[in-house]
Amino acid sequence: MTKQYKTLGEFIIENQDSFKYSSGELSRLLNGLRLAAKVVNHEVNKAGLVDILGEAGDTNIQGENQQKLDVLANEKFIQTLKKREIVCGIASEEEDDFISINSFDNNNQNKYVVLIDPLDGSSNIDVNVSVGTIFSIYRRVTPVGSPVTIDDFLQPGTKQIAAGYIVYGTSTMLVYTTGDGVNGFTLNPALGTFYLSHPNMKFPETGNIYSVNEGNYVHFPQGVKDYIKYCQKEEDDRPYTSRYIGSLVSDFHRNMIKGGIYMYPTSSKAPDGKLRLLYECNPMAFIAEQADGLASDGKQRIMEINPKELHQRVPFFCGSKKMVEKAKEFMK
Ligand code: P6P
Repeated sequence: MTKQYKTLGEFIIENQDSFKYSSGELSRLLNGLRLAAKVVNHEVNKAGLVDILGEAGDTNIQGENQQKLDVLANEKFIQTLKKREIVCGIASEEEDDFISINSFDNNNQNKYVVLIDPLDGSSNIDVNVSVGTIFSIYRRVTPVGSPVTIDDFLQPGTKQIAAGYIVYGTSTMLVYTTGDGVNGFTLNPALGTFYLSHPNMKFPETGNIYSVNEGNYVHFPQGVKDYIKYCQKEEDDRPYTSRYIGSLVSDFHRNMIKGGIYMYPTSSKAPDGKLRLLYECNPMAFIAEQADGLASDGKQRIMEINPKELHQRVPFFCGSKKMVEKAKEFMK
């Protein structure tokens, strides 16, 4: 008798009552993300077969060449969320400005905004390495019924009501939190159903994996250089193992399961770091903290940063509690 795992749909329904905001809207929103994840997963998995590889010939606000799959994933998530009459606004890495959604059916009563990186790690697409989607959900702060403003998006991470990621890896997983722990669901592609495979995920308090692009070493601040040398030193539980996939979602996911730290520091090449606060660092920080890990910009808690603009970048140190604390000691 195979063990009967709970599906994501069942899990959402079972937990919606325990969620203080829920009027079923959050459940519908999470179900919308679940559907879009399956559609994007299907496209990602057949990417090598269909002529959607390579660049869409366009660049996004980050000045990065947009891959066709970036564009497709962005469109799928936006369409799905728009169609479901659940959110009043969306911000995306692939959109210069936020999108205001006026839902006439329910007279604009939608109260959630979603910020999304539709396909993170996109430089890995053409070389068949894991990529991911990251999402962050807030309640709007401007009056329900009026068009959203930038204020609805520039909220500190502590105001998130849900956050999650989908990792399109050797298997496809959806991992999310609504502030009551972190749960991971694995897609059974034959059935198109996500099953609860990783209940109550937690970062090990410490670990022996450090993830950073050491090609930037010479450009890092001295404290970061000192911490990297600490990781490599033959002493106590070290040297640690260096693992860097070039895809935040995959590095984060592995480190949460095995224990480790992910770092994208400032450097002389990227004075504010590379990762974006609103739709990469804040959602991953919410998940990290809910899994007893930490997420810092090197000085302060990521989720306490007051955002100034939509595509703001911040330095990012995230993972096992004791490893992030040790890294911060070196950066003092
Ligand atoms: P680099 C992908 O573009 C991304 O945003 C993260 O997923 C990844 O960890 C990082 O950038 C890789 O950046 O500069 O090391 O190639």
